[in-house]
Amino acid sequence: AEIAPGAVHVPGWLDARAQRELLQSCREWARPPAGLRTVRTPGGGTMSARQVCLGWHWYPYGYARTVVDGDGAPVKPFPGRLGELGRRAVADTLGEQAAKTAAYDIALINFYDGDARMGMHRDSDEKADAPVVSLSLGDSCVFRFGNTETRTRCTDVELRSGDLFVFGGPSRFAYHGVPKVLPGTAPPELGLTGRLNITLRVSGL
Ligand code: MD3
Ligand code: FE
Repeated sequence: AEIAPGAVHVPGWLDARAQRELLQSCREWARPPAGLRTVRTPGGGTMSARQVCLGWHWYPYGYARTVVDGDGAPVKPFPGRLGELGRRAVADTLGEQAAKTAAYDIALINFYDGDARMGMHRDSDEKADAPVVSLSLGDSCVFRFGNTETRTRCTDVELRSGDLFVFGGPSRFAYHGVPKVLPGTAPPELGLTGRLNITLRVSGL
């Protein structure tokens, strides 16, 4: 379903097997060095969702090749198969033409426990305007989507395990956030408490 121009939601895009395999990989990527970490914001706050980066390390507000605000280790490489997954996601939602130009080189993996949230923000640290691909695993959440100009007049969408969301064109720099995780809603056979979100991005760096 197209939620806004360039913003396409595909419920259940990953089957149960693909979800299990992606979760297993996320668990490996979460191990140190350059593993799961708590992000500290310049204002002295901490983000409640914890994060792992592949390809490039995101810190508020830029990208580096090492964990400049953590253990200092080199960031884990961006796996080629995530690049292929990203292009397939774009081809399925925005078409083959849009997929051709999208050379994904960043994955940001956010882990949410039951109390975690993400405030309304825009993602503008990338120097390219390729679509952002988002994949959800585990517990469902309320995803809030605004527009490029304002955090108001938002649409709420429930994101569930296996869902794909692609944000391209006019939606690439729109406001969005996660006001709520819905504990206990993960598919029981996945074996995940909490929620994982994987975003694939093009750095332009
Ligand atoms: C729209 N993550 O990593 S996914 C983020 O569920 C982020 O972890 C949320 O916001 C999460 O920056 C929301 C959906 C999403 C991700 C990135 C976007 C929507 C986006 C970038 C641009 C526009
Ligand atoms: Fe974001």
